[in-house]
Amino acid sequence: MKFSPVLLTIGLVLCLFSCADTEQETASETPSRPNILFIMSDDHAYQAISAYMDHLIQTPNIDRIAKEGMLFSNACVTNSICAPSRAVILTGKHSHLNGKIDNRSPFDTTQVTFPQIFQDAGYQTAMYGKLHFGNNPKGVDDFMILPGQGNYINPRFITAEGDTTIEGYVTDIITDLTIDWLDKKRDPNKPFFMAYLHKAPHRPWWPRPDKFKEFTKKTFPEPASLFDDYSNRGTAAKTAEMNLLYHMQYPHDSKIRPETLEAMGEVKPEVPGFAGGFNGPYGRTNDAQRAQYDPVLDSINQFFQENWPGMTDEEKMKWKYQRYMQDYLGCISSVDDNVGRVLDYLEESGLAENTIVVYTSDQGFYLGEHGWFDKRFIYDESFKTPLMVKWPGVIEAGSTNNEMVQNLDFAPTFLEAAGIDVPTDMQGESLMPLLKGENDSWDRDAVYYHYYEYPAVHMVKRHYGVVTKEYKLAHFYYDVDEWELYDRMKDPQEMNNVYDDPEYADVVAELKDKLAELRVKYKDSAELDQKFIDQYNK
Ligand code: SGN
Ligand code: CA
Repeated sequence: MKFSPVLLTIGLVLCLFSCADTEQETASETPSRPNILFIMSDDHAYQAISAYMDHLIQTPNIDRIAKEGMLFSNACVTNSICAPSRAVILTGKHSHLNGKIDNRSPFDTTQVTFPQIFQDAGYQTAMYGKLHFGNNPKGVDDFMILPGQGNYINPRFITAEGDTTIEGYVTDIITDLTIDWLDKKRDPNKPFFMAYLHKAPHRPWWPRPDKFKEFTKKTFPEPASLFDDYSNRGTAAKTAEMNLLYHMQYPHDSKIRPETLEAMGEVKPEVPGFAGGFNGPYGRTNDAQRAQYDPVLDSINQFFQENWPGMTDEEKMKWKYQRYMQDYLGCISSVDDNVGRVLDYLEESGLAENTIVVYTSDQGFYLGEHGWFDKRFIYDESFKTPLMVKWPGVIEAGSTNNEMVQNLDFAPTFLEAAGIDVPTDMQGESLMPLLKGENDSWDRDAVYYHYYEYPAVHMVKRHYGVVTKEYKLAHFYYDVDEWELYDRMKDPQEMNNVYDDPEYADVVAELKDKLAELRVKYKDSAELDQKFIDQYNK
């Protein structure tokens, strides 16, 4: 039998195609290592993410991550304050081991942080936005970070080549830098780890002018515990200085101009609530920005001047709460828009398919619950933090996980996801089983918490504690020696300390054992508590 040259050619072409197909299949069976986009905002409360709760704001873009991936309903931090949280994330170790116990103490830069391990494993790494400590992050090929807390308006950035100031609004700028890196500086031959770190919605909550205008027209529902009197709680809740009425500053936080106060005869920095601070962010505006902020500021100030003198304390509290929410949520609206821009970029560039996207905050935040702003406490709104992760093909879209996970677990998770060995001295657990829906292999029943920064701004006393899904036991120490127990099922708002209730005697005994066990497991101790007090008071 003879084959015509035409048939032979067709046969050869078909064979070539099928050979190519086989190669492609092999490649897709062993997918290349995933990229990781780690998005973290500063002080973003889960109460202000509509994937969790939608009574305050809609965040459709952040919610996309949950819709296409997994929402963690019980994610928490180990120490609810900014720089320590970041140090825990970077090292995979509790504060007492990584040494960055509070915002003041130095971070020991000789420690291994996980981006260094990614870099050594052949990942391209980058960091844009707020880090809060150090000016030369280790393990990142490219970075532009805000010095310290950074500024909302026309922010300055630290870069490897020196400082630079960029005109505009910080949330937009950090996003522009991130997208520009992905688009122009990314090496297509390497997987990447990118940390995209927002300053917003950190105090003093300066929204972009258009959001400022939009959000000052809105009214928000008040939390049930706005007028909490802290009865049935310990000394720490009563002495904390983060109450909206007493400790939130009219100029710095509610945006009352010094000139308004002068006209009212209220310029008394020594009077609680009237310290300066307005001109910090406002003073950075250029003429065009000022012209956009001014009409909104004028109307706030006019209302204040006309109405504040006749207001009762209750009315002042309510007014301050609305002003707070308008600004805080206005900042979040920009974060949401910008997260949307980055997600769109990942889709359009084809990167989304092999990129793990994580959204979290460095801790939670009080949005008027217990009458508070700020964080620090082991109580839920501060202790819990948003966490959602999407990973196409691995995480089931629209899934929810209720296990108790911590920011301590991030580094081991990212390393395992990238197929890199997790250093044995990291204290977190990889969340990979949970991400794959294998909850049965997860056996954590309690987490450990320890807060140190006291005496300091907001005056939240030092405390450590243990939290299970059902209970929370905390020990406040240093200038008090008090225990608190909350029944999380019966009292989710944590209004009643039941530590002395005889009905809970067994629970207390059990949790004290658990706490002691965790202190040993994580290598924390009374000696270390004392060492950090001595170091702080030096
Ligand atoms: C600043 C804020 C505080 C805040 C700390 C720590 N005051 O000092 O309200 O608790 O940062 O925040 S402000 O006058 O600067 O607004 S953290 O997120 O960086 O830990
Ligand atoms: Ca923070």
